[in-house]
Formats: sequence, C-alpha cells, structure tokens
Amino acid sequence: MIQIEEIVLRELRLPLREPFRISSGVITDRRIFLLQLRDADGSTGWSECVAFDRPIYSPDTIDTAWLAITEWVSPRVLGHAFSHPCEVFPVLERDFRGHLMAKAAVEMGVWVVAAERAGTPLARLLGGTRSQIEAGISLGIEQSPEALARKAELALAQGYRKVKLKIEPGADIAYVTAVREALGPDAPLMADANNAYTLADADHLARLDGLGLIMIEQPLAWDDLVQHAELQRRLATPICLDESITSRDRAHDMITLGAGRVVNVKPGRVGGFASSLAIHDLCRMHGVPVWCGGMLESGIGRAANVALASLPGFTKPGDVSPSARYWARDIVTPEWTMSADGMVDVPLDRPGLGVDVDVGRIDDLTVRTSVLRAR
Ligand code: OSB
Ligand code: MG
Repeated sequence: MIQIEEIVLRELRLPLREPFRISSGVITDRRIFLLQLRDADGSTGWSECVAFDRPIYSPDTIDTAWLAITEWVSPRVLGHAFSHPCEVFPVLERDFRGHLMAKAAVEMGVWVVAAERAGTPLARLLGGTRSQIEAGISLGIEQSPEALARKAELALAQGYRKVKLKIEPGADIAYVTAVREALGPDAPLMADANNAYTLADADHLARLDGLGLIMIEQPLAWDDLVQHAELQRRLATPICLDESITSRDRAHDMITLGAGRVVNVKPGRVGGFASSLAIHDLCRMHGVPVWCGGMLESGIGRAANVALASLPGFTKPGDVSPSARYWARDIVTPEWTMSADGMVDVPLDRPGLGVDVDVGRIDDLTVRTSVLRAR
C-alpha cells in the first residue's frame, strides 16, 4: 500500500543557457515546478510539473497547475491508500476535466515513491527493458539558416542520433535545406512546427518531402486530428503528433483516422505514466513507433523521461539532451550526460529516479513553497 501524507510544492527559477524559441513563443528563464511527496512510512519521491509559465504549448501553466494540484488533485491522493500507482490516474480523471500536467506531476510522484519503497529503479517498475536510450536534440528557431546549420553540425559531431529543427512559416524550407546540405543525405533529421501551419499550407509543407525528414511533428492545430489526417494523405513524410495526443483514446483516434504515423509521448502532456504506458502499449500493438519528448525539464523531469524511454516501444531517439545543454548547473547529481555515440544511461543501480536531488541548491533557487497534507 502507498499512502501519500504530504506533498511539498516548490517553484524555482532556472535560467536556460540559451533562449529556446518555438513557433508559439520563446522560453528564457525556465520557471520550474517541483513536487516532493512523502508517504506514511517516510519514503519520499520527487517529480516535476512540466507546464510552462504561459499556455504556449498546452492550456496548462505553472500557476493553473499549482492551483489545480492544491484544490483538486492532492485531495484525491493525500491520505488515500493505493495498492499500485496505476490506480491513481483513474481517480484523477473521474469528473475532473483537463489539468493533465497537474495530474501527471502528482501521479508520477506516486510512481517514484512506489519505486523507492519497492527498492526498484523507476525504469524497471514502469516495465523498461533497456539500459541505455538513444538521445536526440531539439534545436530552437535561429536567426538564419546558416546559424541553425552550424548548431546542427555541432549536434551531430557531439553524437546525437536525431536532430529536430523547430520550424515556422518563414523559417522552414530554407532552414531545413541548409541543415540537410550541411549534414549530408543520411543524417537523421526531423522538423517540429508546434502548430504553426494550416491545411492551406499543405502544398508548401509537401516541399519538405524532398528533404528526407524522418517525420514532421505537429504541423497543424494543437488539438486537431482530422486536418492532420487530410495533410498526411498529401505528404510522404510521416506526421508525428505531439500536442494533439492527450490520452490513449486520442492515440487510438490518430491511428483510426490516419492522422499520424508516429507519437511523441510526453508523460506530463498525457496525465502521467499510466496514461503513457497505455499509449505505448496501444501503439506497439499497431506497429506505431513512439519516442519520448521533452519539455526543457530539470534533471528531475528528465529522470522520469529517461525511465519511460527505456520501454521497448520507444524505438526512436527521444528529445533528451544532457543537463549541460540546458543549465549552467542542474539540480541533480550526477548530472545527465550523453556518451560520444549519443546514448544516455538508464540508472538501474538504485531505487527510484536514479539520481540524487540537490536539496540545498533547490532551497537556494526556490521562490515559493506550499505544503499540502492529508486532512
Ligand atoms: O514541441 O517538443 C516540443 C520545447 C518546448 C516546448 C515544446 C517542445 C519542446 C522541445 C524541447 O522540443 C525538447 C527538450 O526538452 O529538449
Ligand atoms: Mg513537439
């Protein structure tokens, strides 16, 4: 039995080494939202709520997630006994719409506590089978095609097994072409538009077909499936859905409609690990590859992603860069690193997240705290 008695919410500021620009906005100072859960026996687990400060990716924000966790999520978990962390998500979904990143943060924290209690690495508790995962890099929109091509060359030289380019109208064909020419015909390249296009751009997007992309991620609206299906019929490049896949049901709809051929799974976006596992299992059954995306997480959220990416259906490199790419200094030890051939080790030598959380440094960076307890 797992019974969570206390959840401590904290917000910290962690400046990104470089601003990260996607079509819908730019992220500079990352506001980081951390949770520390404690159960009745004193086992603790950390988790990260991956929402941004503004709703530029999904409707969730740090402030709405803080409210949702305080008012509606934590009361359904605190003081309640669960025999397995899989039982948490259904309890959070009952008569409670949306707020998936808030639900995910708590649900994933319960998984971490359960792994700690069982003396099992989180990756193993989730059903992970790999001891290393393949790393890809996601490159933000740059000032010029040349600037982007230089970054992409560097990424390939560092060993990354996939290079993802953020695109938007005005920063697409010329940018991807410059990178393709710099990297050569065989380099594993893809693009991510974060909803910057409409179906009216189908002919324009079809020009990407000549550039050998492994996939194009979420070109159309953040909550669309039907128009993506129409676009997929007009593109040779496989569409990968990110924002639109918020549940196993939406993944099923994607498959039924032919709205995409690949899924980027982010546990925060879909409500946590149980939902991620359901999407993984469904996609695997249908032969649809999945891979683990990123949300510019600190080392705590990254640990969750690495554990998830160790499952067998995660057959393409994730958006998982080492700590040093994002931060001057991460809040975990050891920091996340990548080998020269683009692999990240799944920590399997210890229970839980597999990294030490630097509580002293977190204390120094914390700008607000709230302690929630079972009543
Ligand atoms: O769409 O995957 C995305 C970052 C911010 C918002 C949306 C996305 C991303 C990334 C970054 O691609 C991935 C990472 O954490 O490195
Ligand atoms: Mg994306």
